[in-house]
Amino acid sequence: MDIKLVPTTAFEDQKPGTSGLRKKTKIFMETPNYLENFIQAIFNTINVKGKTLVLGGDGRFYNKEALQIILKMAIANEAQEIKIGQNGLFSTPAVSVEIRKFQADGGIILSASHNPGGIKGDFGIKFNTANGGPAPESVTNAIFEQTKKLTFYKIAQMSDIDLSYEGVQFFGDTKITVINPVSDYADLMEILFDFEAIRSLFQKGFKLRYDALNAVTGPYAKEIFEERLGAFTGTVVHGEPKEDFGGLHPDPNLTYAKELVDIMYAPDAPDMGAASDGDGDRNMVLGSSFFVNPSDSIAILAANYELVKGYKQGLRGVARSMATSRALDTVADKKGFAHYETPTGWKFFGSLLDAGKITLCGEESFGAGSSHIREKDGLWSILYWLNILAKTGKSIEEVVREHWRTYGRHFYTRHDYEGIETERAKGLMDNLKRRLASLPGMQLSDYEITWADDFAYTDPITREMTLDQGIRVFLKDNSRIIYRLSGTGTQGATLRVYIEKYESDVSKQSQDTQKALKDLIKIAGDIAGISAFTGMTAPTVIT
Ligand code: G16
Repeated sequence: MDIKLVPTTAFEDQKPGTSGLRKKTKIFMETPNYLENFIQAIFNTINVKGKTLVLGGDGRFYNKEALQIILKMAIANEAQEIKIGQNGLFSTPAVSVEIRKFQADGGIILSASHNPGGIKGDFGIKFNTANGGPAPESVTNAIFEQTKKLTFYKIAQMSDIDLSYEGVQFFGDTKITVINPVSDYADLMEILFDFEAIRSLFQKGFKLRYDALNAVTGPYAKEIFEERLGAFTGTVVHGEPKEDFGGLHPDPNLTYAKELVDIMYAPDAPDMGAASDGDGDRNMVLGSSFFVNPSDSIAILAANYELVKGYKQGLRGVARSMATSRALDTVADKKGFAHYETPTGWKFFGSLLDAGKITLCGEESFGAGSSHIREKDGLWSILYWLNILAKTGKSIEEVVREHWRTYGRHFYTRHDYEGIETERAKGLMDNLKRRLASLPGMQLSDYEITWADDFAYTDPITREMTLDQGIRVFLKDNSRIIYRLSGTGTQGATLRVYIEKYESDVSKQSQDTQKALKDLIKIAGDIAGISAFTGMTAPTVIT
């Protein structure tokens, strides 16, 4: 095997964000050694010689080329085995399944998740550790340190490896195993959920429309919904993974999954609409003319655990990210589970899951998951919902409204201001931080600020500390306003403002969310001076 040591110069900007290293696709393609340096930094950090890794991506533009480079570098660095999905495809949750099943040492996922793909879009690299989950900050910081001192990388000089058929190939001491990316994942879903009950729901004529947004989940969804559960052919739309997602935005929210939303709000809507993002870890669930807020969704999944085969023995505890509404806490308190609050980022759930402290966890950013793997899981969430519907015979709207009646409703919205000049966004956050001590006592129309802080987190298991995770403002009626900058964008900055208000009065629970939160939305803008700092008069995305 001809191994080449290629001299390189370190980059300053390879610090992983909320979820791996995400940049414009062109940066990875056109900056010499940019991809190679980051991969070598991962390999150096984990000492990859003799190790087994799972590898795959969501099929977006530049995946194929990047996978070949990574394979050749793994061979040059003497990895023992790389398990790769056929044609290089793997959803993020499926990578987690395989790492755990094969007790691999980790995995690399090529995806920028919900960010657009294509040559003008985004590309990303995520590293997962042996538990199957995103690398914790101690590991990503170590990778970052490596990126700053690299002087060479190693790559095998060879032709591309054929990834189109399942099987084993050897190159030097490294075994490359091409595996079916769908079957292990689908088998696990069958263990967790009551497929019999869901199958009979479909037999009774229940209509699901699942939009894979031309991203990675199409083959998984076809196998699970249409093949194993007997949903009618055509349940899965936009089911072929495409390099540019066929021009669709792979973010399953009310703004970007527009076609699905329009269909679900039309008079002859199916019973359930659902979608996942580019790499399959997010989910959006809709009933006919009814949107399920992701914060409510995770609370409802937790409240109904007794109906689901894989969870009916009980939940050890639950967790949510700080910005997620406290609907989940209300369920946990009533049912007697422990509940935890973490910073934004799935990586923060890993230690709690590993220590057996929690069974379910979720985030406002369309993510929910459980101890079955160490990633959030889009199709898992949708199957959990189908399982609840099959067992209760209720519609999505009925399940949600009943939940609000029992636990109260946490009105919740997120306003995103995208593409802000980075300095302006930083200025807004710095200004808030400077004024933190003076905020309590401030009266804003009917609301009084009682407490404000900059959220810091100490992991209860590892004791790792994470600072600077968002500004929280609490009001006298226990409403909350949170401000933070996104850690997943690739252009300028995105300010996220999260607003939450609890309503126990059933007669007031049917209001429109934006109307119910109107005063708080105005107050949120006033406290932070959003329009003065950003020059924007309205958010670009409202969830
Ligand atoms: C990632 C993380 C999530 C996080 C989300 C949004 O999701 O895994 O934990 O909530 O980003 O992060 P931010 O608000 O910093 O943009 P994904 O689906 O992009 O991998």
